[in-house]
Amino acid sequence: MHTVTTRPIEGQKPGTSGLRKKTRVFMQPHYLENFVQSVFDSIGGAAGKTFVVGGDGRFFNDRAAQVILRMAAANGAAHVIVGQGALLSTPAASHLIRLNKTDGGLIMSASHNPGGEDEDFGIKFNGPNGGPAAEGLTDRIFARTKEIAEYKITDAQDIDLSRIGETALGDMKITVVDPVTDYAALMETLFDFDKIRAMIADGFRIRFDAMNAITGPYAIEIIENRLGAAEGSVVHGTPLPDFGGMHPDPNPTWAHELMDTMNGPDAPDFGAASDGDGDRNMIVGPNVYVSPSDSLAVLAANAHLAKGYTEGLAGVARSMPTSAAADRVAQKMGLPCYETPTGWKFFGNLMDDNRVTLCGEESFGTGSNHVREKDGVWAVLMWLNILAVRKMSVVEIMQDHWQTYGRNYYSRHDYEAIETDTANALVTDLRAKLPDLPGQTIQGRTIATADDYTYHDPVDGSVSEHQGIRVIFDDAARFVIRLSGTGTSGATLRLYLESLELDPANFDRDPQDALAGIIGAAEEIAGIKARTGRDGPDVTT
Ligand code: VG1
Ligand code: CO
Repeated sequence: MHTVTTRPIEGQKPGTSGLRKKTRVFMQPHYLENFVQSVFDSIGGAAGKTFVVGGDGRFFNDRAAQVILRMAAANGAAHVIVGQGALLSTPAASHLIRLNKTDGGLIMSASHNPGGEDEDFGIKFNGPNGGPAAEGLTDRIFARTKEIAEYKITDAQDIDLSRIGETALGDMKITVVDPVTDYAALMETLFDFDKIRAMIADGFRIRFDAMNAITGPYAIEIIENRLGAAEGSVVHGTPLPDFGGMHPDPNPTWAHELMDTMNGPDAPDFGAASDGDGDRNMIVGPNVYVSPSDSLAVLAANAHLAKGYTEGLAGVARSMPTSAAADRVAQKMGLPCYETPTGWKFFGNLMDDNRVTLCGEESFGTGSNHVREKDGVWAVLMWLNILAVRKMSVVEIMQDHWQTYGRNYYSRHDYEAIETDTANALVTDLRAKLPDLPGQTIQGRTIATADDYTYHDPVDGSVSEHQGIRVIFDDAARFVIRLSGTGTSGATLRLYLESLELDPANFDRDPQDALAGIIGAAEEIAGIKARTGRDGPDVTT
């Protein structure tokens, strides 16, 4: 073991979900080491502790894992549980942290960002509850990166992570586990595999696009091997260091191959995709795309049909920019409903305190208290379970849902890689306008409230400010603007749009048309196109 002298490196501030940078930034001398040591220092040291380590298999995953193991050993950790090949999906890592009652875990991933030597890498720390470090801890980690003077690392050859079993590094025990086994077992406790298997045996066809990222092995084992879907139902099922050039972000833009299949002549009954680290999901039926906000609402309304949720839900939570479709379900079912800032770390307290069972975000994230991360494969299985019980198609489920609860038209417009100064100025100017907005009528709609969202955590009382600017109209339509906290170049501005439709005659509109008025109002107030010089968003979901 030796102690290496280092100096603080600028910019190691964790964002919405961990520290994400260009891979080459992470590969600079001391960069990864400084951050990992800062994590250990911020949790009272690693001595005697047990951690889970794994990642989504992107470029540098294997090297980073070896560094983390050597640093854990040098810092006195007792035991590390690591996925074979240093692979673990984010939800599987969360499960292993909980299952083995460990002190937390280090997850190597930049999630939905592209991978490769010239693309993105990331790392985040999850605590003993299996969830992403809360803001208090990420603030401490960042503060530590600004004063770090040394880190500890062991001199050793690489540990062979290709074989399942026990090994050691000095006094530290290392257990290499199959990344899928424990996770698949957990899924069997939550869902009626028999019913799904019967539906598939009856001819129900599935296409799961793993986008050459981490969910491939999970989906092949669960959907093909255990549920009996035809071989080849899982496509792009081998995790590759550069995701085969795919951008593993499961939305209609980046999962266009899946969209083409689902909108084509021989579409299967059900389509789904997941992201780089396996915590996101997109659900599609033949010629129908389920908006993630609607998906959360459908799951909330139907979860009791799956065996792990027969007792009903304690409550539901959604991130602020996510549509209020889930709120409408909660209201009808008499369930508590919570609104949190963007990022899964805010759901942890609510789940730990047993206030909510299901959580979701508009960004293709849904999950439950079975782990403390959003979970792509879980969402797919929940959908399959609901379809198997209700014996309806995806489009029938959606239509039935809107008939019952009304339809919250929803869309997100992303303006990517805009100049940071332009983005910041836009937000600052908009913030300054907020006090004058209520009462004004814009494009025929009157503004009811306008604010910069502040979250008060009901469990620990912590306060998170500046979590997104929201302008709400008196007919419940609204738009939200915030800057992304996961990008690695320039700024990404997200415009979230929503309007409520209660007239069944209007449930089949194209969301962009239904939202045209609110899109126009947002432009009039915030001037995104005018100020960025862009014609329109780069990605529309
Ligand atoms: C985005 C999403 C957010 C999600 C986060 C991490 O954050 O909007 O809802 O929790 O990514 O997801 P931002 O700050 O870029 O809007 V993942 O699958 O990238 O860990
Ligand atoms: Co992800």
